[in-house]
Amino acid sequence: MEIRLWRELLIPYELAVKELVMKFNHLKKEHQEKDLYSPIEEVTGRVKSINSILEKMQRKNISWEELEEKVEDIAGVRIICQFYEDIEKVADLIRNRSDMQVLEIKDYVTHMKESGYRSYHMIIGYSTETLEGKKEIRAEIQIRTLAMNFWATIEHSLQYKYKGNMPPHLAERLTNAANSIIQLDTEMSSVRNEVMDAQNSMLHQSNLVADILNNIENLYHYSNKREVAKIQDEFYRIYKRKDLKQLERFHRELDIIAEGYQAQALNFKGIEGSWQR
Ligand code: 0O2
Repeated sequence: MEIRLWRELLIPYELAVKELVMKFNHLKKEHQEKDLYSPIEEVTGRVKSINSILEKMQRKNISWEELEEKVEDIAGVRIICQFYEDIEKVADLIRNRSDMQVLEIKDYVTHMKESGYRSYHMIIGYSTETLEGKKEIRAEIQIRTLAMNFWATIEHSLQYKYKGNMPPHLAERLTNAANSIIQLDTEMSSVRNEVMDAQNSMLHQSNLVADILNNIENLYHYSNKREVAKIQDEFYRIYKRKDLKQLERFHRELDIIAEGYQAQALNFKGIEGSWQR
C-alpha cells in the first residue's frame, strides 16, 4: 500500500483555515470600524483530525482517491451569529466574494436534522498557494446562532460519549432542548432591532472616543502643550456627561482645531524649507 503523507496532505488545509478565519474576522472588524452592526459574532476554525477523517472515510466508504473530494470538511470554519436573521446576511457576504466559490449548501436551519441539529453549511471551493504551488481545496463553513451552537456543542460531546447509541431518555431531552432553542432564537429575533441599535451606538461612541484621543495625541506633538491639556480636560468633562450628541460636536470641533494646527505646521515647514534654500 502506498504511504500516506498526512502532514503534507493537510498543509494547504491548515493554510486555508488560517486564511479564512482571518478574512472573516477582518469582515467583522470592517463592520465595527464603519459603526455598523456585524452579523458575525465569532469565528473559529479547525483542520479535521486524522482520526476523524479516517472514521468518516470508513463510515461513508470513501476511497483514498476520493478523500479530498468527498470529505468536504477537512478544513472547517464556524461562524457564530447573534441572531437567526444574521445567518442569511453572512451567507450573502460569502456568496458575494470572489475568493471563494459556493459549491453546495446544506440548510439544516430550515431542515433540522433528525438529531435536532441546526446549522447552515456552505461547502466552498478555495484556492491556496503553498511551496508546492497552487491547490484548489474544499472547505466547510458552518453558520449558526449562539443558541444553535450551544446545543450542537453539548450534543456533539454526548454523541462522542455514546458513539451513536444515545440512550432514548437523553435523545428525548436533546430533542426538547432543540425545540427550546428554536423558541429562544425566535424570542431573541424580536429584540434584534433594539439590540442592533444599542450595539451600533456603543460602537459609534467607542470609535468617537478613540478618534478624539488620537487627535489629542497628534495635537500634543505639534502644538502648545498647555492648550492641549485644556482640550483634554474639556474632553473628560464632556465624556462624563455620557451625551453622545455633545461628544459628536466636540469631535467635529476638535477636527477643525486639528486641521488648523496641521495647516500651521505645514506653513511653518514651508517657511523653514525656504530659509534652508
Ligand atoms: P467534526 O470535525 O467532529 O465536527 P456526516 O455524515 O453528518 O458526518 P456530512 O454528510 O459530510 O457528514 O456533512 P454534514 O451532515 O454537513 O456534517 C458535517 C459536520 O456538521 C459534522 O462534522 C458536525 O460538525 C456537524 N454536524 C452534522 N450533524 C450533526 C449533528 O447531528 N450534531 C452535531 N453536534 N453536529 C453535527 P463531523 O464529521 O461530526 O466532524
